[in-house]
Formats: sequence, structure tokens, C-alpha cells
Amino acid sequence: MHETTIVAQATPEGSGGLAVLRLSGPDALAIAGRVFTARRFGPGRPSHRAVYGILHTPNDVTTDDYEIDRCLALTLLGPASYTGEDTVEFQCHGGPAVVRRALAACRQAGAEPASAGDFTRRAFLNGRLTLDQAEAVADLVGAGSDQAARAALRQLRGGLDDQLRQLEQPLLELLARLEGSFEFLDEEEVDVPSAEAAGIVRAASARMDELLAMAPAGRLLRDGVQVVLVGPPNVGKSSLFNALVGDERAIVDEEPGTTRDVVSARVEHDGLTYVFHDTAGLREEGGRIEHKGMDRTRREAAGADVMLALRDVSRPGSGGLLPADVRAPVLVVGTKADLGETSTTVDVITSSVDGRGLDELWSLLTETVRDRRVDQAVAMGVVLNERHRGRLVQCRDDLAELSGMLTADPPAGTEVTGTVLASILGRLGEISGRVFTEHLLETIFNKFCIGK
Ligand SMILES: Nc1nc2c(ncn2[C@@H]2O[C@H](COP(=O)(O)OP(=O)(O)OP(=O)(O)O)[C@@H](O)[C@H]2O)c(=O)[nH]1
Ligand SMILES: [Mg+2]
Repeated sequence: MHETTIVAQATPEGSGGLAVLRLSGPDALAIAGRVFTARRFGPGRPSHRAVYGILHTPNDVTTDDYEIDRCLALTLLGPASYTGEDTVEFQCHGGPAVVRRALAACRQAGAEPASAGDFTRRAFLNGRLTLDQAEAVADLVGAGSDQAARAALRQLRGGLDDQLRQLEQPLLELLARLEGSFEFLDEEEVDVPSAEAAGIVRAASARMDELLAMAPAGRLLRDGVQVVLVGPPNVGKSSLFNALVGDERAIVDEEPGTTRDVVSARVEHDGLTYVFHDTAGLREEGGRIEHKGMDRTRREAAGADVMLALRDVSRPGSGGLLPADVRAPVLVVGTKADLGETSTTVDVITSSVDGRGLDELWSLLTETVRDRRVDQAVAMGVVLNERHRGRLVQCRDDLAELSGMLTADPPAGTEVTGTVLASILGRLGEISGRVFTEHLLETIFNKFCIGK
């Protein structure tokens, strides 16, 4: 349990109908009692009840600016609260001045300002959430699309944890048996045949591969599908970009070389977030600034999930340069179909003027995403991030090494294999936080916002 009681605004800054302030810690009720007055409020009162009263400074009632707001206070007694500690939430009027004064009053009454992610960190340390569930809280808060929200909620309800447990269980049993046979080395009956152990290790490794195959889906859900539009100058990239995002975001002009900087915009489509990137046209000629723009185009294309390579179908021979080193699938998109079509091979023919082909382009985009197991990740509640992926890759490689040790001739002894397996399980345990260090918590919770 923490000794301090922390306070922060849980809602975003700025003006709004309501603002929620959260107090959590051993003195939450005492501190709230100093800044809030209402009948039926305070120690000894039942949990999970909201009461209406006066939020005020802890100073004498006769002071000029005593009263701050009239609002609701909700008491949540630990352990049945988000953090697992005694918590009081004030629902006050959502003005910056009200919030500032209310926070100051709570601090004056003995609360400490919360740092980024403090509430969720406490929830983790008090056993209310695992680490990957805490990360799912951040994902849910940041979710822009329906699918991302659904996946994060399922992970929060234990989706990834279930998978990890199923993965760990046979390895834990194997470790127990290895350690058993190590301790009772003389009693020959408690031995683990290395072929059997190798089989268990290989099965776990295959399971890990299955999980790792869902890592790209995790990124697509969290960051959105990155779609980069490329093509020669004037082919109609900015026009198509505007048509796709439904807004005149990028400058369109008949002069080639109009776009220099990358312009990006997010769109929700079919439950997923797509981030479109309009880029500078690629050509050999052009001035210094235009070439700087082209460098940005190439950089952007390298990080694409899907690349749209545009070609003007109204003009023969329009195609031009394409960025090298693109690993993403490429859709060749014909533009300016309203001006007439010459015969060019493209995946879809569009016009930003009359809108033809845009629906078909959207279906092609959705298809390229369907291959990346997004639906599976959502259904299972497995939204892997870089941290999870890194740990899983390392564990899988270590398991491969262990399997090699077990199938070698002669196989490694139980003591060595037991030690290696224990360290693998330790690393795996860092995903859920069964095993953690202060440093690991820092890196995770620093990315949260204050009040979460
Ligand atoms: N008729 C017709 N004209 C188009 C279409 N798309 C773009 N244009 C015109 O083509 C010219 C260039 O369009 P942009 O969208 O600026 O082309 P871009 O590829 O972004 O060009 P840069 O930024 O210079 O590389 C403009 O005059 C547009 O109005 C289209 O579908 N039909
Ligand atoms: Mg442009």
C-alpha cells in the first residue's frame, strides 16, 4: 500500500460540462472531509455512493473565497476501487479555474499531485490489473476506431493474459518436474526424458509464433493503417488525398511540385483508423526544396502499410519514379479518369472530380488489411505492442536454443535446462508484470497522462 494520497484531474484540461478530480490513497477520505461538506459524507459512510455538497478550501469558513463549487463527491472504498485504495472522486463544474482551485484545496489539505500514470500504476501494484491490462487502459483511452476500442477492452478483460497463461502453464509444469528431478537426483523414477521436454518446448515456441503473428495487427489497431500516396508531380495525389479524407486538407494546384511537406490526416473507415499521407511528387528534375520534399516522400514510403502508386490514366506513359525499398503492398491507382482513359494497367481507376472508383479503392484498402489478422486480434483481445513483441521474440529465440540443448547428443543436464527455462519464464512474466522492475514500470507509466 502507498503512504501518500494523490490527486489529479481525470478528465481532459479545458472547459467542459463536468471535470472529474480523483483523490486516491490512505487519507483520501480524511482529505476529502477537509475540502467537502455534505450531510451523509465522510468515514463510516457506505462505499459507492455519491452525495451533493460544497467543495471548499480547507481554510476557515469565514474566509472570503471559501467556497469553490457545489458538486458531487463519489466515495469508493478500497479494495473495491480502480486503484484498490480508498478513493474520492469529485464531479465538479468543468471550468479551468474551478479545477485549479479544487486541486489547490486538496493539496493544501494534504494530497500530493499525481504523476503520469500514477493511478493505474497503483492499480497494478495493488493487484487490480496486470501490466498488459494497464497498457490496455492506455490503448482504450487512445482508441480512435471501433475496432481498436473493442480490442483494447477485450485485452483489459484478460484476452492477452489468457494466451500468456496457456503458454506458460506447460512450461511451468516442465520446470517443476525438472527441478524435482534435480533435487531428487538419486531417485531415478523422477526424471524427465529430454525428448519429451523438447516436445513441450517446441509446442510453446509454436504458440509464441502464433501470438507474434498478431503483432502487426496490434500496430495497425493502435496507430492506424498508414497509407502513403506517391507518384509523379501533378498526377493528382493531393486531390485524391482530399477526396479520401473528405476535406480540403492539402493544397491542389495545376503547377507540378505543389506539395513539399508530407501532409497527414486520419480517417475512420469500417471500424478502423487509416492515416493517409500526401507526399511530394517524385521526378528527376525540380529545385532544391522540391528534392528535400522528395526525400521526405521516400522516408514516409518506407514506413507505409499500404502504398498507393498513382498514374494519370488520361495521359499515356504516366507513371514515373517509385520509391525503392518499399515492403508494403502497392496498389496502382489510376487518376483523372474523367479526362478520358488511355490503356494502362492499374488496380483501380479513379477521378477526384466525379468521385468514380473511390468506393472500389476503399474495398481494396480494406482487403489488404484483412490479411493482417486484425479481426483475429480483436476477437482474442490481443493487442501486442513493441514491448510485448520484444519479449516474445526473445523468449521464442531462447526456447529454440533450449530445444537445441535438449536434443543434443548427449542432452544438457536437468540443472542447466532448468536454469535456462526459469529465465525464459521470468522474461515472459514481464509481459503481464508477474515479474517486474521499477525501471519497467517507469517506462510503461511515463507514457500515460496525468490523472490516468
Ligand atoms: N480533371 C481532373 N483533374 C484533376 C484530378 N485530380 C487532380 N486534378 C488536377 O490536376 C492538377 C494537379 O493536382 P494535384 O492534386 O495538386 O496533384 P499532385 O499529384 O498533388 O501534384 P504535386 O503536389 O505537384 O506533386 C490540379 O490542377 C488538379 O485540379 C482529377 O481526378 N480529374
Ligand atoms: Mg500535391
